Amino acid sequence: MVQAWYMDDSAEDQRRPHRLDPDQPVTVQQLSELGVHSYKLDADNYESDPELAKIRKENNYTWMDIITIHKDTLPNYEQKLKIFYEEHLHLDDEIRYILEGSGYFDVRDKEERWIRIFMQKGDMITLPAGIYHRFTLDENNYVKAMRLFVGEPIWTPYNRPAENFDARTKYLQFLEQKA
Ligand code: KMT
Ligand code: NI
Repeated sequence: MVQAWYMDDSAEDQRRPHRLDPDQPVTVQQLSELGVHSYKLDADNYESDPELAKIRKENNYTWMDIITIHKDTLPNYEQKLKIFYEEHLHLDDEIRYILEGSGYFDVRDKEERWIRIFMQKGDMITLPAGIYHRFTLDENNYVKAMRLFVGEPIWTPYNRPAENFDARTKYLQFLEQKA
């Protein structure tokens, strides 16, 4: 199961875990109430994995590519990492599957507190359209991830505040109905 916890608000390096003391873990159930879903898959066999094929088929994730985030492989590495770590939302779901390495996806809970989700090899996550989130590498400074999308991808991030989008309104309604 994917590990997640509430973050401290210290200004130290974003790549550090930022766990509270004492630790305040977040369960997959709590994540699912925010519309965040995770799967554990066999990353060594992603090319022929029937489980992955099933998820893609059931959710219509027709499009995919693989991104490698490392200073020697990603063009404009520093700039991209900065963009990834700006709090933002998208108008579509963000779906990521970690094939190698690791990193953190941070999402806001209902009270606007940051939850840090530790994503390692084999972890897949779906972030709903309209949720505020961000991504950072951890101290290993390396991740290889599959990006999935329903149809032609639109990556545009809308940095906070981005309240006036349908996707945001719908997401807030979803949270409301869960409350
Ligand atoms: C994103 O959109 O934040 C990313 O693609 C981050 C890297 S995927 C592990
Ligand atoms: Ni994003």
